[in-house]
Amino acid sequence: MPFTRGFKGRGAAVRDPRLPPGQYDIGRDWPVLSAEATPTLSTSSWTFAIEGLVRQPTTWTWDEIHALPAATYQGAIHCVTTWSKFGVTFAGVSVDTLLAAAEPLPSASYVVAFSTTGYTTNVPLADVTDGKAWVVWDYEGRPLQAEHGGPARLVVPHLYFWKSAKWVAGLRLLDHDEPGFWEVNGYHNLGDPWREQRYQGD
Ligand SMILES: Nc1nc2c(c(=O)[nH]1)N[C@H]1C(S)=C(S)[C@@H](COP(=O)(O)O)O[C@H]1N2
Ligand SMILES: [Mo]
Repeated sequence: MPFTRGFKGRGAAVRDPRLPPGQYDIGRDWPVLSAEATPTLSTSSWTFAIEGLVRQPTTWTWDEIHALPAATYQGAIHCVTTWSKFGVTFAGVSVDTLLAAAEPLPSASYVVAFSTTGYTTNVPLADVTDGKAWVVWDYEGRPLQAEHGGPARLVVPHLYFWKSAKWVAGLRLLDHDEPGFWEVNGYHNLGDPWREQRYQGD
């Protein structure tokens, strides 16, 4: 049931409780925000790799990743530029499924997600495990559009959307934190929208 705007007490507007601080509901729009030109990637040569501190470095082809158990994320996404979008549905595979195959070593505590374009973004390993992150290729029942990261992107919806690397090619597991593209350019290292961690020092 959609949240209804209303008033509480003497005219204090009730804020949608799903909106993190400083965010607004963009509705049906979905802006494209890319640092790079949209690459043209063929699913016939597409691969996704988990490498670094894992017992079984693993690479999946397009067909192989589709053969894994399907998983869906339905909920909100929050961009650091202050828009949030509710009720989005992405389908793909849970990062948990991929990590289970690759078997992280006990020393693995950080992740760098990397894209075919060279884009990178860092997250603690704990922020992509236990149902918190997905590699997705389907948006609202259709193939993910190239400008939104298709054939496949990472989705880490509990963090600002810059952590959701478009055209994702893999995850590298590390024993130390390694800030990515936006993080070295002043964005917050973690990016929790509920703590409004937009920029370094927030
Ligand atoms: N490869 C890549 N992934 C990226 C980005 C980018 O520039 N390049 N931008 C990030 C940012 S800042 C946001 S808000 C979202 C935007 O995704 P969208 O264009 O599908 O809205 O992608 C994130 N992932
Ligand atoms: Mo963003």
